[in-house]
Amino acid sequence: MDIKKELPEIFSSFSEARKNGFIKAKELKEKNRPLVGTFCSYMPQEIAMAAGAAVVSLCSTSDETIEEAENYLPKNLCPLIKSSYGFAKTDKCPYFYFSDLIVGETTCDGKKKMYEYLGEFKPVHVMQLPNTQIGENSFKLWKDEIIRLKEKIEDMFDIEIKEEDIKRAILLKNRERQAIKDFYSLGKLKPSALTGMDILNVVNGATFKFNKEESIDEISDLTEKIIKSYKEGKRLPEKPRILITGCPIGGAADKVVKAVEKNGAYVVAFENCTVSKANELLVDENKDVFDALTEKYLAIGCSCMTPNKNRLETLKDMMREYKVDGVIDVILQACHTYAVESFSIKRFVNSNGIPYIPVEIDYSQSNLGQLNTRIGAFIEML
Ligand code: BJ8
Repeated sequence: MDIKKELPEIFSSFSEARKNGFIKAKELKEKNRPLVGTFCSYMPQEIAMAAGAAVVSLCSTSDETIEEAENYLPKNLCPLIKSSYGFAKTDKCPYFYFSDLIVGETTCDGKKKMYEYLGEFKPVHVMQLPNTQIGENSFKLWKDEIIRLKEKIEDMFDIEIKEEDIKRAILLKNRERQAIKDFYSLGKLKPSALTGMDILNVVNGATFKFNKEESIDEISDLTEKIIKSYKEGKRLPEKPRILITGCPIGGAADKVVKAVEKNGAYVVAFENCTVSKANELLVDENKDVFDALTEKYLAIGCSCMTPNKNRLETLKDMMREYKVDGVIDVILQACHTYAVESFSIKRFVNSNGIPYIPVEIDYSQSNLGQLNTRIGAFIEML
């Protein structure tokens, strides 16, 4: 890694990672390295990594293909699902194009039904995720599903995945998670060291870097440089501190973060799959590999789980550790589980003495004025 890289250069390497990753994905294919596409944080990436595969997120965050998708899917459906299907259908996503296998999971109804259609263009393997984290049956089901995924990948790529391969993948993925955690935990600094857009761009960009060792070095170097310049006195002005919770964001959905930062506050923490949900918990390195993976992934606090107390526990810790002044719950349009859960999140956040607003968004950029007005009014009353 080039340690002479300066901060702006490192930031732009992450914000450009998705675009630049297209070429890297093509190179992987030329070297016969399998590419596995995923749509969810529940997918145990270590299993694919143990087979030598690269893993890429196929969740689309642009409204470019939504119109086309609406020819086949209902208009009143989550934009993430419509956009992802649209990119697959129109063959406009190079990552989808280069993926050898798509791994889905039975989270929300819209996604699991969309996988049936994706199966018309690509091999799709759907993992049966339990609806609850409680009880031995759920644990057993998810463990069996992780083993079934291993067998599917072995079969498909004609390879044997040994326990030590999974162990190695666990160690590497844990190191990557820790580097990402160390980076986004910089949001705890008060006054802030960096903006919410900086945090989001780096964490999101890291998912499109296929050389994990290089990416770990780069993120750790970035974290160190920011700490150094913070110690030298480079800080952002004090402003209200916002935590974003809810559905995954990124791409077009960045508009919420931009609206916060345009209207006099900083996003300091993200309790969502784009940032903390996927990275906060590491895999136990001392247990049986399948038990450890089951434990880590099943604990993700997604609203598709009932009850979903892990989300509340993470929120409570994050509100305290990041010294948050307000919480914004981002709900993608027609995402029923996050929308219904919003009432209990409001109650919980308010009971901790912190103001809360839910914001329902799609991927269009046409209603920015309204979004700015709402978020501006919320920030003003903090
Ligand atoms: S673990 S948050 S990545 S399911 S697609 S549920 S927004 S209606 S993305 Fe998710 Fe996995 Fe949970 Fe995370 Fe709602 Fe849209 Fe469904 Fe969505």
